[in-house]
Amino acid sequence: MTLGQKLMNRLDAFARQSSEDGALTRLFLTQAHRQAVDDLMEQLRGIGLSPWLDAMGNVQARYAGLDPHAPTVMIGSHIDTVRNAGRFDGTLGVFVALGVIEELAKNGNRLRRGLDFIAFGDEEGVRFPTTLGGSRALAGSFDMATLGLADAEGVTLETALRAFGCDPSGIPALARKPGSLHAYLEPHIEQGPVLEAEDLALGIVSAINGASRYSITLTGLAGHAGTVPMALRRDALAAAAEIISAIEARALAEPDLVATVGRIEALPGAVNVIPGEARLTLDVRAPDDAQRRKAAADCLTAMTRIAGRRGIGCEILPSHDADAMKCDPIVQQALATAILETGRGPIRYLPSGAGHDATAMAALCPAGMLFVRCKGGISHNPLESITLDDAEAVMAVTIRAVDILAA
Ligand code: HGY
Ligand code: MN
Ligand code: MN
Repeated sequence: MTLGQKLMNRLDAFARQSSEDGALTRLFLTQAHRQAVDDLMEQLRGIGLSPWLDAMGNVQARYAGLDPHAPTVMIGSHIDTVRNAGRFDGTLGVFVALGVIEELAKNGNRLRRGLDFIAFGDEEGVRFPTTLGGSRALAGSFDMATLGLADAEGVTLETALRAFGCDPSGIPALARKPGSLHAYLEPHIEQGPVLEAEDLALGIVSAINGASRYSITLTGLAGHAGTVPMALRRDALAAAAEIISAIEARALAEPDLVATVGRIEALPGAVNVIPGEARLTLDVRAPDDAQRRKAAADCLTAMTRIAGRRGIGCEILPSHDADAMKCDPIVQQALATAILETGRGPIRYLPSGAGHDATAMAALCPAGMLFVRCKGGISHNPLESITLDDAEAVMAVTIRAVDILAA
């Protein structure tokens, strides 16, 4: 069986680790995540590694190198997903990493540098109003105050970690010593249309856009849908509708800027009750940090102005803020050499509109990403897919790039 076929088979099988029948939803520290961790650790043992679950819910393993003192090369990605996800976002990089190490281990080959396998548990930040917890823990930038953040059911991150079998007091010790990692390499689907449009299987990520996220609560007055005249209403959902249109207009005003209200909840949610409360999220991204900050500020200003005019309370809680990150030139060069030496050229550099754990890891060590074309550029959607040929390509190039980085 080819390496690409093995990769595709593993991804198909792993997609069964979900909290929903017929859809892939694997949120951080849920039962589905636990099953995925157990499944993955079994597979890692199967290739001769001794994996462990760390205090932040990441799965780690090490394939020792010839030089025990040499800084290691880390490869992997995340295994948490969004709701009703595709089976390639994150998981592709995790199983490419497993496949690379399997190839070395089965022939007893050792590189000078050790290889650190990583499967981060919380890249998406869907369950808790925070994100990149796993990679921030390794990079030493995890904010212990986020342990008090709660999910929609009121379960705090700390409680969920303990229920998962993790001891949060061990999180600070996860931070890798500066200099202990030579490089971090994350294979990932592009989640966009560029590679497919140019008929390219692979791309080298040049930079990752910055992102700002907020949780917003609009408070009006619930009332009888039949008796309260329109002019006397404090309808939180109608305010949200005007706010969402203002956000969209602001983002449309500039190229490369994107703003998304991904989630909205109207309470109490009855057909004949004027919504007294609306909860929504805002995600603003751009390649340039000043551009993003200005756009986010403008969105928040518009929000408070609209809410004020309508007599609606407006509480805004920032939940994530990551500056744009330039990928490391050494890692980019290793990927470029690997692409050319495996005959997978031409080389294409491109920025990532999506956020990744590499953003957090870049604070610790040289970090880079290898993108794989995905059909229609579709992601965060069960229609997410890659071809077998492209699976072969990402395996071949990552094996070669790891050889170069771990030499
Ligand atoms: O939201 C993102 O960009 C990533 O998929 N977590
Ligand atoms: Mn991802
Ligand atoms: Mn994602």
